[in-house]
Amino acid sequence: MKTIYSKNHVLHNSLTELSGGKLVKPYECPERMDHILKEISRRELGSILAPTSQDLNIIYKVHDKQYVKFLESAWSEWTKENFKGEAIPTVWPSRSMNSKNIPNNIEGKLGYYCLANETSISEGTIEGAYESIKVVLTAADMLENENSIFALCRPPGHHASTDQYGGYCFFNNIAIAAEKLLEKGAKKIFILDIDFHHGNGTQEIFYKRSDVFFASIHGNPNDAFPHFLGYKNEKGIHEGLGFNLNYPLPIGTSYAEWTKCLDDSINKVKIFNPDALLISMGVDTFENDPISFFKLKSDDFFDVGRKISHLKIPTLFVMEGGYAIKEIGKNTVNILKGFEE
Ligand code: Q9C
Ligand code: ZN
Repeated sequence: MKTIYSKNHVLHNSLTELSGGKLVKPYECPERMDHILKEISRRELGSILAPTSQDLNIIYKVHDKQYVKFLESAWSEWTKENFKGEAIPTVWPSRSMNSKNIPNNIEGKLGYYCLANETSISEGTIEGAYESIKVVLTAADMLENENSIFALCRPPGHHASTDQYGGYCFFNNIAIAAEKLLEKGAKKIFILDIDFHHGNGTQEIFYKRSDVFFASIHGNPNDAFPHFLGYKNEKGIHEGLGFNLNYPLPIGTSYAEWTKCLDDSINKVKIFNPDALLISMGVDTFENDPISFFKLKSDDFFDVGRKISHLKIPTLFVMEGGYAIKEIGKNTVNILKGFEE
């Protein structure tokens, strides 16, 4: 399987994440990519290719124009205020306020466009986020000639909604890839999200639509980030009713329990019969992930890939989360190798 990867992801390299009331080094860090790349080479998964030049206007099929403009100017607006740290919002349009008004001031705008403030914006963040889109678009292009492809995206994307960033995500890479495939003639896309966290952004983007089916297996939002979306009763609306499916699972879930949901979602893929299958692939379901609570073991990831491969549908794997840095390479490549066997 070929991997698409941009070394320029390092342009996004924030130094801080607000975690447990402290500013710590972000869990979502550039070194994650080094470990994955090393394991791809060591186990000879296939060639690693740089993204080609891409028309980025397709992002406006997914994201709001004003939101993109905000991301592009956020860092310079922040530094103009003479703030010494990275850009982190401190105020939100909460229920008791007016949530429709977009303030002019950068602190107000951060609150408007941010959904979770562990994700600091710093110099180069937007440039890094654009690299991730180029990677996923290049991979989507290549799916024409390959039956599977790995978009090694960083930063990740599935928490980014039409007009909000957070959860380490700025642009919704997998949603943009789905739009690209539809533009190229696909009629139906299935997005299966196996990251530990609910893909709230992807769900929101396609919630009213029946051409993109979204299914997600994740930590119950009562206990896990993003807390405010990802419940069982969210099934889509209007045209999209019946095309959104959530599998929230409890603390301590083992592979035996988790994989029942995978089997069920695979059945849904068969029934939907899409032209392409897009996997939001996080390996933060791993037992030793520092911010998650499932109990999948490294060997289980082979089985995940194997089960997905039995569908025999063109499959685009898109990297999302995974924060057990030492094992992230092994766990990621185990899914891809399991698929290839
Ligand atoms: N106490 C992705 O995996 N913070 N994003 C969680 C836990 C945010 C994860 C806090 C986690 C975002 C792409
Ligand atoms: Zn995650």
